[in-house]
Amino acid sequence: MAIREILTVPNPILKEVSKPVEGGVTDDVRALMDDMLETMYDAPGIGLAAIQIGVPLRVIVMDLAKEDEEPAPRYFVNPEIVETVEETQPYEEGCLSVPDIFDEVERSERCLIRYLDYKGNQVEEWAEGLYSVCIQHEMDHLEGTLFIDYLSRLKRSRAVEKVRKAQRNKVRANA
Ligand code: K1U
Ligand code: ZN
Repeated sequence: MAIREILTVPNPILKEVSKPVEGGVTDDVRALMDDMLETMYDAPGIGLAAIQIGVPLRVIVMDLAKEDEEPAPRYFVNPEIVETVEETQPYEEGCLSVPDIFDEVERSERCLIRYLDYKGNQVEEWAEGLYSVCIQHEMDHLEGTLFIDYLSRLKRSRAVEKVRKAQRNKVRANA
């Protein structure tokens, strides 16, 4: 397992549409998910899409367990949102690819999702609460959409500039 670099805005790779995994959940796909989970825990975060480490495949990992709970990793290969409800909920979102920026996004309260799990079994289940928020956020990554794309143009450009500046300072400090 390895901790990979998480790409940040404005890296154009984050705007790519990810491709489906062909040939089922192989050991190579599982190795990718293991690296993603380790990277996500290290960040730390509650979700991660493969494109955030530069791999344009439709793969997501997530762990919504609280600090005092046992880890509960979830793995999603070729996930699809089958159905959403009309009711929406606002949530103050963050993103490891837009570090230290948080803002409110309105998303469907519940969604029915279908995906292959770590073992390659097909799962279909309703996601609600934070699970619903997080899976919709991660599914957006697979389409090259970031949560800041739902904000005003001004807020978005300020966010990108803030991240760019922080990255520049980090590079200078490590030089
Ligand atoms: O996709 C990502 O970049 C991960 C992102 C997931 C997410 C968070 C909030 C709403 C929707 C999706 C994060 O994990 S940001 C970091 C974060 O939320 C967090 C970090 C440590 C402890 C608890 C939460
Ligand atoms: Zn994100």
